[in-house]
Amino acid sequence: MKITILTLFPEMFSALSSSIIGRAQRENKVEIDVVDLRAFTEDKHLKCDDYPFGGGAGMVMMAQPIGSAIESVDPGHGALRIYLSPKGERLSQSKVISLCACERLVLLCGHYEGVDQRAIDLFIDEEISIGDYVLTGGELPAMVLCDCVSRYVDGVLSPGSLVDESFSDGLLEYPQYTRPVNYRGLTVPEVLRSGNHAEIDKWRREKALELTEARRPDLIKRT
Ligand code: 4FD
Repeated sequence: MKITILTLFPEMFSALSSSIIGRAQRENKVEIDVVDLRAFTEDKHLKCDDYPFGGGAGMVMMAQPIGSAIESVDPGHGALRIYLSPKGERLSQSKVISLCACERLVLLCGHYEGVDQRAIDLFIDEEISIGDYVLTGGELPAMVLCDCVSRYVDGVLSPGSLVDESFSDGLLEYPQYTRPVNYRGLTVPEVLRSGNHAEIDKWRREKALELTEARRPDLIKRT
């Protein structure tokens, strides 16, 4: 999986050097290239944004640096080009899985009041939102997308992690415990220490269902 990120703030993506995604990159399982849009501007003062036509607050990112950057990273149109925006289709786990079929993703991060509509019309295949809230930029959503797509690349997670997750099949996960058995008077449920795996599976399924009914009844399919 190769992901190219187009941004005015490349330094923000140092977060992806840590933890599991950092290791995935060092092991060449995932390649994440961060491209500075400012390097592509033809403006003599290196400007990449300007005032909106029609007036109003804030700045709009210019189409030219975006178009030139996208054409330089994806000349063959082999990648799926995604714009992270509050107006996009809401990201879901099933959407994440379908994105994994793409060899290459290009992620455009907007800032200010967004980007010139012509850059979207000419160069973007899909608009995706990570949820119904507004951020100062598309960088955090792009990192969210990198993270959740990378989890599905072979060898990135420990074997079984994804299986356990789909085992609970769209439900919220059951509670987990580790040592010690007693922490400040709260003890680990007996069944988890019983060694009886049929009983453990049953307990976990019940807890997952209970939790989902209480917190996310919308996830339980009505027939
Ligand atoms: N909910 C999201 C994406 C980007 C963003 C921006 C227009 C603002 C939230 C285009 C306005 C991009 C999201 C940058 N905020 N902010 O996925």
